[in-house]
Amino acid sequence: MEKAILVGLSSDALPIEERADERSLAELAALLETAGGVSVGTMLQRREKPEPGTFIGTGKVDELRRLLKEHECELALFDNALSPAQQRNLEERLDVRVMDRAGIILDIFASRAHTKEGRLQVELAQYRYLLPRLTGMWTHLVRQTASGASRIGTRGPGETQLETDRRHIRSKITKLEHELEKVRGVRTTQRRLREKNEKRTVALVGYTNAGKSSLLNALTDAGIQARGRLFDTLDTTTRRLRLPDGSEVLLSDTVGFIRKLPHQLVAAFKATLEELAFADVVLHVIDVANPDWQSQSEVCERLISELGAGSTPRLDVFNKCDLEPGAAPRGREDSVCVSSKTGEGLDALLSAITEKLALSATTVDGNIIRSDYAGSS
Ligand SMILES: Nc1nc2c(ncn2[C@@H]2O[C@H](COP(=O)(O)OP(=O)(O)OP(=O)(O)O)[C@@H](O)[C@H]2O)c(=O)[nH]1
Ligand SMILES: [Mg+2]
Repeated sequence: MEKAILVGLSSDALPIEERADERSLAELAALLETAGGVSVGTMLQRREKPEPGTFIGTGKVDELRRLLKEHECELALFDNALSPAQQRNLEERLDVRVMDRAGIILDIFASRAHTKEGRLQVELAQYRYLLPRLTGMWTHLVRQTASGASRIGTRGPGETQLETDRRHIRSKITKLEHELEKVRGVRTTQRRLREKNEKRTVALVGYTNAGKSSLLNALTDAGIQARGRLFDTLDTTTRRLRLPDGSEVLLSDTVGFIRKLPHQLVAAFKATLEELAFADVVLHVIDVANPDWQSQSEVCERLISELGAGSTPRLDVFNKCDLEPGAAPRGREDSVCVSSKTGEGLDALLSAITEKLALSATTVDGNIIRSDYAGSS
């Protein structure tokens, strides 16, 4: 197991969701464990603003260096996003590999992607993440002198190599984008077919590990493995679900959310997450057994809006009620308490879904307006 020290910075100069604290560091430790590493120490710095060159203060860099040596670590894992230059400077000074949260999430996604589309999406996100970092790998060699000329010994092959590598990665990105388009073409066709059959869709969303896959299993015998690992599900699974009024809908499970989800991943997974934007009802699954469920659900709310489902009819599903019976707010509108494990509350959930669907059907009064096929039939 690869040993690492976790590092976080809390600073008023950073946007709230970018700041590190004990909770986000605990989550980072879980991410590291998921990626196959182990945390042997943490360091949380509070500072007015990040140090431009090294992100944390120079004194902290020295302290971190000593700590890494002492524990014989090969990795310093930062909870915050580092710029390519900061990452490089830190690697030079610490003499170990430096990663940030986005880097480790990408790594986990890469090990989890199984379908063609999933793999292409992760690869695309990885190359987009790598491109500016690649530039950084050479710039410390080709730094210019005061007069603006290149340093002796850095002209020529270094820069040429960099250009070649960059070009290589850019063409790789273009190729992946094309391949993805092809795979997605199939998916759009499938959705059109589905709509021809007039099946309505319900999408499960929520923080990673909230129990989305377990809920899909409990409702439809989908037989998806729920292993309790972070980002266990990366691909969309859709199953038929029969509602109490006898109608049938499609229920789909997809990739979970997390704080500071790398923007390259959100962009690359947009198509997978598109299911969400086209859903008739969104089920937001919340793990009430997690003491942090409130802020987790805020993170999800933001992403739901960002992904274009902010105004879709929604139900908050407080899951894992068997573990924390008192934790979920009872009697709140548009919410249901369930346990995917014991089956408690599932009937109430099905009724609530039926009601929501009936409501949205009467609102549009027979003229079902859904943006993706309006005008195309
Ligand atoms: N006690 C209890 N455990 C649950 C319940 N629902 C899910 N779990 C457990 O929670 C863990 C995560 O469940 P998943 O269904 O994999 O969660 P997910 O939201 O699909 O997670 P990702 O795919 O990683 O985003 C598993 O270990 C489940 O067994 C529940 O109602 N009660
Ligand atoms: Mg899952």
